[in-house]
Amino acid sequence: MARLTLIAGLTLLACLNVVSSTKLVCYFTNWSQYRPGSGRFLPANVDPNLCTHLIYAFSIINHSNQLATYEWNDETLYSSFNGLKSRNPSLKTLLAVGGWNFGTSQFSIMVSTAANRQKFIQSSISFLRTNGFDGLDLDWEYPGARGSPLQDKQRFTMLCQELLEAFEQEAMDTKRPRLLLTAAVTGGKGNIDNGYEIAKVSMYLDFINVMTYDYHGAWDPFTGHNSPLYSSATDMGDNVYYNVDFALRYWRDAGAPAEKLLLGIATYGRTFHIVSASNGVGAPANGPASAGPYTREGGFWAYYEICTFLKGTSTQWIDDQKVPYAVKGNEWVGFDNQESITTKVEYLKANGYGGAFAWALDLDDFAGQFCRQGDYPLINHLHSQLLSADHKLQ
Ligand SMILES: *[C@@H]1O[C@H](CO)[C@@H](O)[C@H](O)[C@H]1NC(C)=O
Ligand SMILES: CC(=O)N[C@H]1CO[C@H](CO)[C@@H](O)[C@@H]1O
Repeated sequence: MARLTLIAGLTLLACLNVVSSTKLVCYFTNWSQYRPGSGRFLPANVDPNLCTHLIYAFSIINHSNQLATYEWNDETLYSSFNGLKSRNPSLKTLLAVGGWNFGTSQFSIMVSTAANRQKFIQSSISFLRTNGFDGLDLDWEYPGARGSPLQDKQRFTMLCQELLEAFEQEAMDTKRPRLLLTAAVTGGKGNIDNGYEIAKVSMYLDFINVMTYDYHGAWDPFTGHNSPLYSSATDMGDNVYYNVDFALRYWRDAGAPAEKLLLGIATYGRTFHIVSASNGVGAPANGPASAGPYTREGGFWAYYEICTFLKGTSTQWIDDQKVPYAVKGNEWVGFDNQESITTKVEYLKANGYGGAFAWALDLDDFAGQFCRQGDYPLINHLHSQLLSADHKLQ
């Protein structure tokens, strides 16, 4: 009997040991509410059981160095967003600050003195608690680039360290679970080198969203994929860095623990207008394809807009990069589908990375109206691929 108990106990321990927890983090964007018709997206469209963490993008830093709203109705949206937790008590929500359009100048001013940083940190704690968030996601694009001076690399580390210390103090004082601290960081080698003391910031962050997309787009004179898993045999010069595998290894090899690194999955594609009979990867291009009817931005199509494009053409596969593209007439798009997501999830599990994040909820076929693959075909697929006997979502 004792022996049986012992064996049962050991078996249980062995099982506990091999189950890793995996995260699926999903971004919500404050501007998707303005898309027309079936593209309009609100917190009510979010499935509270799809992701382990939801991040609201974006809030800003105002001229008094405090965390603040951006949209006129953000507070209303915050409340319905955080209300999703009543339908899934283990769901965690974070508020992202910054984003591409917000730029760098307010970040640089905020980190420039200890007093400004404390003002921001204390305002963040009260803002997050008042609005019912469980943490803060720093989306500074990027320290040490786009007008941000080189010393912001060290100042970003100080910001992370001081935020974590303040979050720990607040948790002790209030006996509440500590606020989470995360960051969305670049997957481009040059900006990584300029922006982050990787080993240090990785100690202070709970997880790190590596933006492993936007590697190629209409700004390039040749077609290329938005988010290739691997480099292509034809990549020359810096292009050899422009893939998921390079970016994640670069972060890990510089001292970020693999289990804190999350692989970024784009639920959108990047488009090109091609200019010759050549229509594969690396074909000459001169700008974006036509704007999507819902996202209305040149160079960029939501997955649900791609599904419409795919009617009347076939999906091509880039063998060495493990991702699909499609071409029709003079329009070309590189995107992700269920097949490439399967491959990326196998890759991230094999390498011990901490999970994936999706940019963004509103760009997937969230209501299943376009692709005939059910609701959220990409993120649901990501969810089911991440889950397995030895991986639980948490
Ligand atoms: C900055 O934001 C805080 C909190 O959101 C607000 O109380 C304050 O009035 C704002 N200051 C400015 C200059 O906008
Ligand atoms: C519609 C819209 O403009 N949304 C905004 C959401 O918040 C960010 C803050 O970074 C703004 O830059 C966006 O423009």
